[in-house]
Amino acid sequence: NELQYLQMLRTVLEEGHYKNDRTQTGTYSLFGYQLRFDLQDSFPLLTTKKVPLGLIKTELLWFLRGDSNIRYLLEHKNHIWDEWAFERFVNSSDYQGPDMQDFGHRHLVDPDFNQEYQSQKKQFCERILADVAFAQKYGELGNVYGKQWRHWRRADGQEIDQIAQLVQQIKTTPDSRRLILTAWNPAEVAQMALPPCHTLCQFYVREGHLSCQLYQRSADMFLGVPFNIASYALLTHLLAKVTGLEVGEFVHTFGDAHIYQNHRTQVEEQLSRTPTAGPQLILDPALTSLEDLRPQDIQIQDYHPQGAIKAPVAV
Ligand code: THF
Repeated sequence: NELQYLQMLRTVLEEGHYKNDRTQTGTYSLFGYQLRFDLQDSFPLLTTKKVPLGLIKTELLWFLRGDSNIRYLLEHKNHIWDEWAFERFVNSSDYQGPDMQDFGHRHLVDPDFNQEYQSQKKQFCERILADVAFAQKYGELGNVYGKQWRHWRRADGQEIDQIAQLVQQIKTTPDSRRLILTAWNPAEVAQMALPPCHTLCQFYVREGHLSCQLYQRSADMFLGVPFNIASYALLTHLLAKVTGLEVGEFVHTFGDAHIYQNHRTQVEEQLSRTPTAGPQLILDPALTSLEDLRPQDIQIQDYHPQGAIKAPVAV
């Protein structure tokens, strides 16, 4: 439940070791931790800050479509993956605008640069939406989650649809200890915009209840983790629905759990708040397959969060 998440935030802040990272932001970091959420109880969307479920839905539907191009996200006004596509564009020879080297760091410290950066990124997103050829070239993040989940390439050129196999296995061999969904493909990690943070998850069926455990190798505790908890809880609900099961538990296991140094005051603000009862998830009763899923098939009831807390995302 939410108190466990807040306790973990406090522990990482108080006991985390200061550690530099790829993005040069600086983090407080701990290695190895576990949270458990009873999905029967309520849907694990945090109440101590507003977490935008709309963005979580469209991101998960994007993965489930097998899509790895940000165009679908932009069509749904979801901008959480923009920076990673933009980075590829500005590092290409097709980019002719002002120098964007190291934008992840510079936009935080230089207001003039930030204005230019926001304007270039906006133009980039508009062009992805307007120009199909451009989108094909620069909207693509490489073989990230969607591709690995639905189109894992075998050495012989065939593809594996892990989601279809998983649904089949949960239905036919629910006691299996091999109900695995993996995004970590060692042969392709180098070509990805960002190697998968949610490396692997395992499903487990007992007495008609479906549980899920995620191994997350790298966890941005303040910005990413509230999304990640809700996203895998939603995936568990969807898989349970199409396999005729009830939901069980979501177990969240962490590798490098970190709080970015520039999220510190936001974390302290959140820790000063008291959680309230969580919401309920309502799936369209007619839902029988993951193939024709629409955002409006997924609704949330009785969600009464406290205000959003803004923080910069490290790129
Ligand atoms: N990189 C980093 N540094 N942190 C991450 O959490 C992260 N992700 C994905 C890929 N790389 C990452 C992207 N997921 C937000 C949330 C999730 C993201 C990226 C960004 C974010 O900014 N959330 C805001 C709201 C944004 C909005 O309203 O548009 C928030 O306040 O929650 C780990 O999955």
